[in-house]
Amino acid sequence: ASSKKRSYDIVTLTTWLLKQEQAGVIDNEMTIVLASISTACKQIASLVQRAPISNLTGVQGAVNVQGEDQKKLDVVSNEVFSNCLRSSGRTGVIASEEEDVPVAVEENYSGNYVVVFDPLDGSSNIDAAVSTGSIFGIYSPNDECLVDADDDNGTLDSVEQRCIVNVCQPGSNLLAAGYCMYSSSVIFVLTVGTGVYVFTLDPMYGEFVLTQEKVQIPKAGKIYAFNEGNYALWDDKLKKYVDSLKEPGDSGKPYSARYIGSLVGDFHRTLLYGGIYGYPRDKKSKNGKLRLLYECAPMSFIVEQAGGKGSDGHQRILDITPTEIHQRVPLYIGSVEEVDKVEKFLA
Ligand code: AHM
Ligand code: MG
Repeated sequence: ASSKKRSYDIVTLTTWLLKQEQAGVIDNEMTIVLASISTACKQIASLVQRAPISNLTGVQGAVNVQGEDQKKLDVVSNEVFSNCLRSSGRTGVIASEEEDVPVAVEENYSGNYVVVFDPLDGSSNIDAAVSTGSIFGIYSPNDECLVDADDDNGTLDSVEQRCIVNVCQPGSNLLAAGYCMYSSSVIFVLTVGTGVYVFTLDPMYGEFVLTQEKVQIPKAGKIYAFNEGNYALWDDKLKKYVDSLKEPGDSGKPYSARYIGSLVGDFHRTLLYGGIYGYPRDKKSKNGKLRLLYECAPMSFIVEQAGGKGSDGHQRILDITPTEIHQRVPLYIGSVEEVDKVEKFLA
């Protein structure tokens, strides 16, 4: 059957997933997991939109395992995401940026997918109604993983240890990854390894509708997104790179700076317009800020599926096997030529 889209066709995420299943691209269990993730995202979208009305702005009062203040919406979104995945009955292990350790769930089905997620990334923007997003990645269970998951005291119980081992896989093992951006539109971006598909929530019907398929990131793009407030803490090589972007060059026009401080928003713009997003290591944060499992690996899988590149400045993000679940890595992601350029400066 032809997959060509005609002008009158409306493809929802649900029908798209079922077609992928029919074509053998994903299995039935993956369809269910992805459908449950999209439900979680719709719920979070509604919570984010109504936050100031339902008194969900502000901090929760707790600090997460990584020493960050949790916002009320961080906590609620984490619950929504976990509950949707649990109810799917098709996830074996879930790991969240907001939880200390990965948790085992249902074991009754053959799928038992491993899902990693950041339920509400960029939540420091939330009280000002600026873009935020949810990020996720899906792996197969991997008990042969060679990572030594034992802690120093050897006190990890076997279930917990098995969960950590399952989660500590390199991004190159990802079967699916995506994000949902809560912005002027609610945008769900997904790859199951056959290109990048963009769905837009139609608030009239509560359905995600396919709005872009096989997205390709421009090979180059003159927009850079770095938190330059950290400039003084950066390595000299990186300073030289960013300085070079400000030189007008032959075209007479330097690069434009754009930085939301919300990875999903900054990444989505980079995907569509081209350019580069970077979160470097610096004197204070030796490995940068972003998490390999929940942020860098899923985004790198998506960018590669769109013909772009994700790097830690020296190597491909997807080749890095995590040794800790909350591990951080520097991230340079976007158009191939722009990421190549920063790698040259850092070499
Ligand atoms: P979070 O997971 O605690 O929300 O932090 C991740 C966010 C990213 O969305 C964003 O790109 C980055 O932190 C911004 O950090 P900074 O404020 O240091 O520029
Ligand atoms: Mg985050």
